[in-house]
Amino acid sequence: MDIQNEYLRGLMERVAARNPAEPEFHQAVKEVLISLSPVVEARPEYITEGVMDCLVEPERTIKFRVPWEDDQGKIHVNRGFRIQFSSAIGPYKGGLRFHPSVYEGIIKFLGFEQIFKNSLTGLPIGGGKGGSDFDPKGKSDTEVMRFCQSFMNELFKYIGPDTDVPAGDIGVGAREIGYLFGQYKRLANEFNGVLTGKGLTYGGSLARKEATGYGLCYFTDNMLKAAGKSFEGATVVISGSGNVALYACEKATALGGKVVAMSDSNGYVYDKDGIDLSLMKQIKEVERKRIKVYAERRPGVEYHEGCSGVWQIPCQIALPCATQNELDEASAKALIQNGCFAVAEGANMPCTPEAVDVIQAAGLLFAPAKAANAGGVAVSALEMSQNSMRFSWTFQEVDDRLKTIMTDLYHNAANAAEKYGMAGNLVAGANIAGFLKVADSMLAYGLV
Ligand code: NDP
Ligand code: 2IT
Repeated sequence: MDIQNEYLRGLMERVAARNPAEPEFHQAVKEVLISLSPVVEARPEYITEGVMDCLVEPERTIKFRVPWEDDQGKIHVNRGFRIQFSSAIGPYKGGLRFHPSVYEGIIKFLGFEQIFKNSLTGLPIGGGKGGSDFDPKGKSDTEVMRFCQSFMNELFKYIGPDTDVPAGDIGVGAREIGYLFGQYKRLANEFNGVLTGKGLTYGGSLARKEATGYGLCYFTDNMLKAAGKSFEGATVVISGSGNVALYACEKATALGGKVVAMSDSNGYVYDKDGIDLSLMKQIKEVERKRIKVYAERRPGVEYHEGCSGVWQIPCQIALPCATQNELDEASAKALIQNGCFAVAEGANMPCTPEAVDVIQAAGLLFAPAKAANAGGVAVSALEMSQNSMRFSWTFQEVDDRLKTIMTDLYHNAANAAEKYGMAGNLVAGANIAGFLKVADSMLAYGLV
């Protein structure tokens, strides 16, 4: 699909030229500009007042050296990033990713998507993202601690509870947030809500760990029900076995689905009886081992090398929860052929544009990441609220708010799609609904 509006087509060309060799960022911007073409035609002031040009340029990019010492005394130097993309509707907010594939283009695409996602939650949070090409895999706790402390030595200058509030993402979970928060507290001499996803003993919110996966299933449940379908009795395939995947598995099962496969970057397991989640959590959350171990410990489970094969397993509902561009056109065709009726993105941009095109053309239900995985950041914003109040809500209170947020979000996206003549297209609906609040705030500020 191409961008219909001529001005936005030109803008896309400038984005590509000004951000060379950043294909993920180009991909994320193009998808949004396709959706926004009818909007700028109805409201040309978004172009003439500079909103569109400003929106694709981060407010601030911070790039820094992160030296650290391993357990053998050897020095390593990684790169750290924080892209503060938009503070139009609140403090910059978004996760930190530690993965060897991280470079500026990955952080830029994630930060850009975060603007719209955060707006869709209905809560006052801007968009940002950060991370490093550090690989926590195979590192000792003390190595991860030294890395996190060094990372925070630089990052702490640029963040704050009303300025920029990072959280976790790939490779950044409870352990990393603990080390990062401890170092921030020491450097800033303040105890505040500067990070989310904190431990429950030091300001974390109940249900934050579960929020992205649960929220994904709440959103999907709304989408399914509107089409007269449900999780009940459906076979579900989930990619990944990290934070998002584990709690998507938990909630999909609670809603009556049967999750038969999960994966990691090495391979996938097929468990025809349904995933034993407590075993999977033990292996992944506690022991930090590879998914292959799950098949070694549970009789009758198949393990296959290579992660993309997971999409060849017949299912009705597919939940990609690992990483960007993990589900391509061939995988989408396999899902369709095997009778899949819904794909909902738990990861950020997991489906390639070609995959999304064939999924939508075949009439499957499709829930885009910005909307479907917004539950994590939504509960992060609830963690910020609780920190400001110096008060904690119960698990039930947070979970109820999450459910309401995801239901409202579904209806906002569905209504926006309908209003702009694209009924049923939640990609367009989410992009438009997320954009309008940010763009109208930018118009109100004048040129800043
Ligand atoms: P985790 O680090 O907890 O888990 C990531 C999972 O994805 C692991 O199973 C990992 O396998 C797999 N994975 C990572 N990179 C690749 C790759 N290049 N190829 C194949 N598999 C890969 O991260 P999260 O669960 O937190 O994040 C998963 C996705 O969800 C990401 O796209 C993230 O941006 C998104 N997301 C996360 C939110 C959160 O609250 N955590 C909120 C919203 C979105 P392995 O262990 O082998 O690396
Ligand atoms: O992609 C995401 O929305 C996240 N990684 C969560 C961000 C957050 O600030 O909780």
